[in-house]
Amino acid sequence: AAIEAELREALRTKTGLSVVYQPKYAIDGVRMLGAEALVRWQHPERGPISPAVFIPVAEEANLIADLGLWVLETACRDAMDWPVEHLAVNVSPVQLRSAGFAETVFAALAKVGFPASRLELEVTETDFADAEEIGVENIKTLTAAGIAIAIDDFGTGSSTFERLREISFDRIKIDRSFVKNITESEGDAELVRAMISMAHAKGLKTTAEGVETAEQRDILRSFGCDELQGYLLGKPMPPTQLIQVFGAGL
Ligand code: G
Ligand code: G
Ligand code: NA
Ligand code: MN
Repeated sequence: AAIEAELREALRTKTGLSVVYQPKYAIDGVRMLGAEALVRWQHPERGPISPAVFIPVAEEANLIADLGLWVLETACRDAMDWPVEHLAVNVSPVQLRSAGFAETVFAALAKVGFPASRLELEVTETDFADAEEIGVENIKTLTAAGIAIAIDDFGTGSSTFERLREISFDRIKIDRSFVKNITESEGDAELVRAMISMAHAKGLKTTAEGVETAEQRDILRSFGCDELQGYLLGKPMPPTQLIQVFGAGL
């Protein structure tokens, strides 16, 4: 398809691709703990194309390894001197399942000089439904080197507790569909409270995604959630803009 050829060309020439960063805050809503890297593609004619559209194309066309590596290196370079604990980078299940993925990450960190202890990789919960052996191996190798693993969109996937028991991870990111209903639905609020207490019992950190209102923030705070992310606190932004946010907070 045209979009596939155009994405390949964009990757080859590194034009039209960029990385934006969404801040992640401590529960006080004041201290920035980290930032999540999100890739963007500005198509020459069609304008911005969502990663929800082009990431699947990249996965199908065998371009995801190159694209993912470019995002990782760009993000590590950008975040090198940021006064935050961690940089979060999304990883496709296709990357995670490929042999040698962990070593590719180590090589990128070494190339840029970014410490493994400050990197967090976000993997979507659906990935674990059919986690093949190699995905588990990569996760073990990555965590052994001090890289943190976060389970993205937690609560929406089809992973079983048994599957979750097979891998070691550090954080759950509670999907924004739960956060959205937290003020209206007592059932959803109870689910979120249960997710947080279960995570804490397992020694895991919790991030709430898609926090848009002060009411949602206050409930999450009362539940002891560790980290907040969402439009209330900050939208995804270019690195130049994120640096101004630090400036204001320092
Ligand atoms: O940023 P936005 O809401 O448009 O992202 C849409 C989807 O694309 C989200 O599920 C997000 O996790 C995913 N996404 C954004 N950037 C990346 C990336 O660099 N790699 C991968 N694998 N997914 C990404
Ligand atoms: O699947 P993932 O959680 O990685 O998706 C991240 C995307 O979610 C970001 O690209 C961003 O555009 C979107 N997002 C982040 N915060 C909010 C929010 O508060 N509300 C909504 N509706 N979307 C958000
Ligand atoms: Na994510
Ligand atoms: Mn998410």
